[in-house]
Amino acid sequence: MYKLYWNPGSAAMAPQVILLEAGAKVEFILVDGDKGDLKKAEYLKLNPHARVPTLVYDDGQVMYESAAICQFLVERFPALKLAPAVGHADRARYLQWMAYLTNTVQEALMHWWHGENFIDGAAEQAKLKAKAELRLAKMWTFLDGELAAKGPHLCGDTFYACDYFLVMLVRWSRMTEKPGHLYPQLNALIRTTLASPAYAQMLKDQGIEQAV
Ligand SMILES: N[C@@H](CCC(=O)N[C@@H](CS)C(=O)NCC(=O)O)C(=O)O
Repeated sequence: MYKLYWNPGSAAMAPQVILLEAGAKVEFILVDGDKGDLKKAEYLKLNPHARVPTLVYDDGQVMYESAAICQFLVERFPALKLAPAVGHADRARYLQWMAYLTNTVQEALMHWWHGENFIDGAAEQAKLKAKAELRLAKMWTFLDGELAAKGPHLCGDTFYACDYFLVMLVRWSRMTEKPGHLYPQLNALIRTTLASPAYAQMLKDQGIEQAV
């Protein structure tokens, strides 16, 4: 039995879709930031960083960090084939993409959305946001080029969890000046992902109407 603590449109999207695809026995627990749930003592015991997602597994074991949860889940549900096994030819690129997406793209998106977590003052935050816009546009261009050259998925022919993670991050760019979905190969990957029943279910469960 798993429990996934989440809120809509957050970094819980990718772990949630994997749990749904696996048909795992799971309880999805909404942590409403607007109601202060993230900062409640009970939740901070699970995730001292007051963030979602948090996963509880095996009678009370706890982990957080979305990319790590995705990796943990795909290893627990190998039949999904959402990660190349150790020794597989795609393994290195898969690991590269998971790290790049969470360390670099997700970080730039955090600069765009939550400048206040990085620097004080409205003017400084506006500068950080402008810089994040430029960086994100370069990242989407780069990723679109990689997909054009080696796609249609990040690791080529096979769809893996890193593709779910990328599509989640592209959605976070929807309010930026150059959102990722405007890039043709990224858009094609989004279309493929949206055709997945588990992804559609996750969007429905999270109450998300704007898929991209
Ligand atoms: N590195 C963490 C970041 C998680 C994170 O920033 N979650 C956001 C939602 S996407 C959150 O919980 N924000 C609450 C807040 O900042 O108050 C991960 O990938 O799991």
